[in-house]
Amino acid sequence: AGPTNPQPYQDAYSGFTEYVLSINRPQYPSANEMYLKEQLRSLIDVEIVQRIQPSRVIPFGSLVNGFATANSDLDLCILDDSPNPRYKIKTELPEVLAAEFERYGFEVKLLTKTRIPIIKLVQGPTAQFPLGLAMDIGFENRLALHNTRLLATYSRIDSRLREMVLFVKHWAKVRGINSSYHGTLSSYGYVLTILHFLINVASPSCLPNLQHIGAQVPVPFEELECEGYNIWFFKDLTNIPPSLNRRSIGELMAEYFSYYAQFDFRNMVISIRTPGGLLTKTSKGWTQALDRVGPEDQKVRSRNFLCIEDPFEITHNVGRTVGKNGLYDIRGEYMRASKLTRARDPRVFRALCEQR
Ligand code: 3AT
Ligand code: MG
Repeated sequence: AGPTNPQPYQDAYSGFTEYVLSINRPQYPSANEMYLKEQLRSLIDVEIVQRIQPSRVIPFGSLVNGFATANSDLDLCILDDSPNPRYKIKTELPEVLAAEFERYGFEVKLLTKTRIPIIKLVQGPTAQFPLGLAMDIGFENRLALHNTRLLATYSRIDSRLREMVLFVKHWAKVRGINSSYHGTLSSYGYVLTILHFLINVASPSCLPNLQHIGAQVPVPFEELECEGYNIWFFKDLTNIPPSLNRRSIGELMAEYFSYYAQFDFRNMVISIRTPGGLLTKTSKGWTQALDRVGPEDQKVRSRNFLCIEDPFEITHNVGRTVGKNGLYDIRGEYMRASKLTRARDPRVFRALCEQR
């Protein structure tokens, strides 16, 4: 008789795949954590915001796009549609709400020099959230709702994307290269690097370019524009065939690291909307540090060392916070990761996520 128990799919990277999943598994948020975060969202929405000024309070970011990890922050966006608001949404309301959140015992920081006003709330450790909880509340950040939806759609097409995102987020955090406040890259930026890899570099590709497939025929009532930017993308998942790329998560991760270890950050811009996925910095005019005046007259500085074009807000460099040292560190970490994963030896690649 032939073999009755065929081995599960194995490749030279099965040990590395195991390692990636073993890092990811403890980070999946529990149902309980999701429930508690929803409770908190509801408290902020119903008890606080609605009492001050009727508005829509919409979650976005990792909690909605499927890339949440245990203890990831809660991103909320406040939208005001009323014709005669009591407080101006981008100036007065953030101040009034910040004061109100303080009364509720949150630690509050109001950022007004950012592109959009943001309230950062921090709750110290509690029985429910032993590591504390961070929340970002943005005002009129409509484009973020759309890019969240784009990411959520990609994550529904291929489950390998989520595993890669969770791993890269963890790796970038422990290696100290995941903080836009300290001159490196936000989680969102890393997600875009992975999307570019899966759409344009992996061969055959793991994901289609959702901003380019289909006849671009909008379904009725579909929004096509937001704040002057084209936000159309293909949403009919039933018409997307499964990818022909059957590589394991481990092999894709190893290819991802080696691609970015050699990436030409000096000249190129990652652009997931563009066929091919790359543009030159010259073609975008992103060759030097640029200051522009933001919507509330604040100065927004783009340093343009590391360039990732936002999929919708194409004038925005998602990597604009990355400084010279930040890029040096990021590139160094990609090179280190690429070297460690090429060893294919568990004793070697376990060093990948050692705290720096
Ligand atoms: P975490 O789990 O919080 O690490 P996340 O996916 O929630 O990951 P962020 O908190 O960095 O990612 O960002 C939440 C959303 O905010 C994602 C995107 O809609 C928006 N966003 C974040 N950073 C940028 C940026 N540099 N440019 C444009 N939008 C951004
Ligand atoms: Mg977040």
